[in-house]
Amino acid sequence: MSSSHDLPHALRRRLLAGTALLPLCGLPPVARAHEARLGSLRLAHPYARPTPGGLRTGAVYFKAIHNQGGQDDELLGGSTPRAEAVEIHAMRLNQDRMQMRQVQRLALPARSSVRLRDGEAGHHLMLVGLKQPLRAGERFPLTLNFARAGRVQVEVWVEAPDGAAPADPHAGH
Ligand SMILES: [Cu+2]
Repeated sequence: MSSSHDLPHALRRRLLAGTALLPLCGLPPVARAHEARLGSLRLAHPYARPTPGGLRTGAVYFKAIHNQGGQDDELLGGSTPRAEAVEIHAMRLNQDRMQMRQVQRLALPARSSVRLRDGEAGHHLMLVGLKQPLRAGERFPLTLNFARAGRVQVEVWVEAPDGAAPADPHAGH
């Protein structure tokens, strides 16, 4: 996995073009992606989609969960103050329709990556019993529980599907 893996395409293009305009405030460049690490696990870009008012469920995705270690692990679930429960859901295409069902664990084999992306068959985390709608630009904590690595808290970014990020580049400072 190259270290440029998580650079947003636009930023990568500018860097390659040698015309990168980075903030000069001494802080890291404007974050367009984020990740958390726990042991040999790398949790790349936890994100969620905004939810319409009244909807009681939301979904959390990851660009990927990478297990860079030599031993298998499993995601067993999670919790967040934003919802009553967090479930692991598996999506699959069945006769042109996406169907989802709850599973008890998500296998994270050694030296492999699992994608949990919006719009792809695969897995996501379902927030059941949302306490308030998720709004674009918000960030909220989510604690994940792994069979081997233990627990870690990540920050979930709520992003509109077009990838539109909050306009203010210094919003996070
Ligand atoms: Cu689901």
